[in-house]
Amino acid sequence: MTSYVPTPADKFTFGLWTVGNVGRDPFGEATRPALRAPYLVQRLAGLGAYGVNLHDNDLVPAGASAAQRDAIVREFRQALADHGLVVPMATTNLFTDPAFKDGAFTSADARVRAYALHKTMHAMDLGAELGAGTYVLWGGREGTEVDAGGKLLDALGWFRDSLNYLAEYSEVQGYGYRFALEPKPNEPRADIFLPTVGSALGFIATLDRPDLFGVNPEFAHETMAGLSFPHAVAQAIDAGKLFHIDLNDQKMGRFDQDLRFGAENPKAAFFLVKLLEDTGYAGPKHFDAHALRTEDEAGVWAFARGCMRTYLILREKARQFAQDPEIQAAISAYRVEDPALTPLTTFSAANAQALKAHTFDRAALGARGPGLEALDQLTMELLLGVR
Ligand code: GCO
Ligand code: MN
Ligand code: MN
Repeated sequence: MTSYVPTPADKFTFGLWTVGNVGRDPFGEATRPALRAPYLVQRLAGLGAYGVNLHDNDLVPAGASAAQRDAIVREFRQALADHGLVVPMATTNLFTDPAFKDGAFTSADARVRAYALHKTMHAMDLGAELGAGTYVLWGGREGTEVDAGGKLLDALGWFRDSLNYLAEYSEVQGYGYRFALEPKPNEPRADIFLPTVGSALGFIATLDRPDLFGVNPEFAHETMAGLSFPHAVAQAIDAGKLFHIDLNDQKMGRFDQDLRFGAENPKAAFFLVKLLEDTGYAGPKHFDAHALRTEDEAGVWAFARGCMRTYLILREKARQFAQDPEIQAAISAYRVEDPALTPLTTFSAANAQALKAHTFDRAALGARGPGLEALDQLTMELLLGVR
């Protein structure tokens, strides 16, 4: 019997802002006290996590002096070393400061755009100092409530120029970051630019160094848009662009809920885990979620343990799925190859002629039952624990 206890080899990570979330929401104050970063490191290591990620200001408060910054970073690095945790990913807070209220890289104010670059370069320096190899860019404020300002096309251009600039900076500094764009459809802006994984993938192709950019898809964000997270992640994998991943859960069509991984859509979570495992995704599995506002500190650690435990349970279910003879037979029956026809679907002039000349039994193609009801029921029974 598997124990479902994570180890660093499982590469589970949390943000300082996730287990450090104090339960504040637009309607109410914090419901639990803030926990210090070195303590979060110690507790996450105790639970078997691999690493911890951060925004610049999760660690170093805005306005800290250079001496204060260095002391904070020194203490944090000591905690990482003491507890064997790494910082695989770093990012910038470009959303809290009112300066960014109408966008950071896409602000209509050139001074704000320059400040966003300035802040991000400092945060990249911090991430590099902590050993981060992935740099996430979540454009929370990059969007609009009203389009009367007429900046839609300009904003995309400013965004592109900023990403090109930051990629140059990373290369010149020798940081070697891989940048991961994190799409989200809305919240905090009414409409955020590059709202889905597909939008981000399309935009990356327009950058000067597309090889340095990939995506950081988030379960909740695609779900908010009514889209399938496994489908979005599959497209990122197909494009060679799955640089990082944010796992959590979410009811469709709601505000951003950041629920514990697997809490709401366990079936989609299963197909996601299966996809990551089947394709050998080797990056960190980052839980960008937080304990419910109802919870105290014990609830925070129950939340963190639950995220990892659910992933491991679903990984075990994926193994069972691959070894289940009835399920595998149903999949084999579902997928049909035809030794005469399949070769004709590789293009050559002769194959095209032969394919055009072929007569299909349309009625038989339409009449075939693929067995998906039975296959899906087998999957459900496996997930519900009766297989
Ligand atoms: C959100 C986002 C953020 C980002 C984080 C890292 O909905 O608030 O998911 O949590 O992931 O800012 O860039
Ligand atoms: Mn999110
Ligand atoms: Mn996220």
